Amino acid sequence: MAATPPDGSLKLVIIIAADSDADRLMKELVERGYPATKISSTGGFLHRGNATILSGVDAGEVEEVLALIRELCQARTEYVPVQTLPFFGEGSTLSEPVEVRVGGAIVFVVNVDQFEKT
Ligand code: 2BA
Repeated sequence: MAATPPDGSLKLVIIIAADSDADRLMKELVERGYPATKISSTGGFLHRGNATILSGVDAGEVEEVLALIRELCQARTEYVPVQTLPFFGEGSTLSEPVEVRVGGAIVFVVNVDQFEKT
C-alpha cells in the first residue's frame, strides 16, 4: 500500500485496548499481514495505561480486523475502590467499590482521505 487507493477505500482502524490484550492483538494483526502501530496511551477516567493501535486497511478488510478485535479483546467488569479513582477518590464519602468495565476495546473506523508513503 504505497499510495491512496483510487476509489478512496482506505480506512483507518483506531483501537484502544487494555495493555494485556494489545500485544496479542498486534501479533495477530501483523501475522495476518495487516500493518499496525501501537502507541502507549492512558485512559482519562481510570488513569491506567492502555494501548492505542492504528491500522490502515482496505475497506474490505475491516470486518476481519473487527472480528479479531472481538475475539481477543473481551470486556469484563472489575470493582475498584472509589479512593483510587482520580476524580472521585479524594474526599469521597462513598465506601462501596465502583464497578468499571476493563478490557474490551473501543474502536473507531474512519475514512482516509489521503495516504502517502515517502
Ligand atoms: P478510561 O477513560 O480510563 O475508562 C475506563 C473505563 O471506565 C471505561 O471503559 C468505562 O467503563 C469507565 N468510565 C469511563 N468514564 C467514565 C465516567 N465518566 N463515569 C463512569 N465510568 C466511566 P471503556 O468505555 O471500555 O473505555 C476504555 C478506554 O477507552 C478509556 O479508558 C479511554 O482511554 C478510551 N475511550 C473510551 N471511550 C472513548 C472515546 N469516546 N474517545 C476516546 N477514547 C475513549
